[in-house]
Amino acid sequence: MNSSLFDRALEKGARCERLTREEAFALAEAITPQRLHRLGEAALANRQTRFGDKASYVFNVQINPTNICGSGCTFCNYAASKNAPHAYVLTEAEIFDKIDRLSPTEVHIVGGLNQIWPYARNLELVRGLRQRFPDVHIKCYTAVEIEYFAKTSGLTESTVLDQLKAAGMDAMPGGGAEIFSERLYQKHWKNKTSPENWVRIHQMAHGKGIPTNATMLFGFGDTWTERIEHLLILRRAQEVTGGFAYFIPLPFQPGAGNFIAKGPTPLETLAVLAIARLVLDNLPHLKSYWPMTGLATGAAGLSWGADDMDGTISEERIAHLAGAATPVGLAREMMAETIRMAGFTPLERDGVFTFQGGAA
Ligand code: V47
Ligand code: SF4
Repeated sequence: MNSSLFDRALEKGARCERLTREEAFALAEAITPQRLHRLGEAALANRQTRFGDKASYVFNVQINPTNICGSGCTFCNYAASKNAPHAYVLTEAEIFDKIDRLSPTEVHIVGGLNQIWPYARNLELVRGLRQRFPDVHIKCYTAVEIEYFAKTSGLTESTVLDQLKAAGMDAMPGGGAEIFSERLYQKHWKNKTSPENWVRIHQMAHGKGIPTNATMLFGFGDTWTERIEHLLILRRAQEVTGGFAYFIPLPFQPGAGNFIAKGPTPLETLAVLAIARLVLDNLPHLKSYWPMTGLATGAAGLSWGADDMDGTISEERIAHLAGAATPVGLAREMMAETIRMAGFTPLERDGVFTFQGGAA
């Protein structure tokens, strides 16, 4: 164990300074009880310099138009084949009705890869949402969907992004990145977007003025080296195009009959958040995504580097079909109260992180 490298990484990280590649890898040696506390402390100092005692959330709704998908990612409990008992397809009327009823600040749209909701229908959905709800922040479609829309419509990815932006897309979510490892890509999601293409499509979006998020799925057989490499790849990509707004680590949800019995422990999840905060010095925001971490760990994540808890997420399905034990949606007041109880000042934000005040 290289103590001096680890110590230097903590000191620099706590001051929000850039870590070298070696220092970043040294942080993974933090996974001992004594070192974990020091790691958390450095990440807390970093996030306090950036955000003080503030922690944000957004009043949002997830729309998953259908879960029909033939991609076969091994970790996914959300996807269904067409005739499976848990397959469902929403209509435009149901989606519009839901947004009308809930009046969220942000709509987060993602679905499976299928021809029931093909590209043209999704494009019309975004147009329809924008017409009906001019002020709603529309964060829609992962790089995986953009690649699939292009392949199945005969258009280029660039045209698909242009058309979606013109229709009303404000930002892209960070899903589908999984973990940037060729080894795991071949094993777990080889039928969809590769790590290189995921980064390329996000950078293309940045070039068009579309901000995007980035995720990392962890705890499904990945190593600490692969996790740190993922963070370094993102840091490099951000240097070039600068359009990543939020980083969201996603702890694996084992679900019924999945190939690994247990997801990461709460402490492992907190360590991932802390290391992400210290390594990603050029990525503004870090989300503690409570539907997957659990609410208590999600709230604790605010002391381990995170500054945002995503949102109220009425009717989230991806984590819940994989067995997540968290409630399906959290009321606005409960979100604010959770943040307060974790020792932070809650701030309701819009989709692009402009604080709205008021909720504190
Ligand atoms: O792309 C699938 C992951 C992602 C499982 O951008 C799983 O603001 C854990 O990307 N266990 C979708 N994860 C969720 C997502 C997201 C969530 C919240 C906010 C944002 C944002 C993005 O969920 C998928 C995949 O990587 N996933 N199955 C599972 N069993
Ligand atoms: Fe389909 Fe996405 Fe699930 Fe993969 S993770 S099977 S692409 S819905």
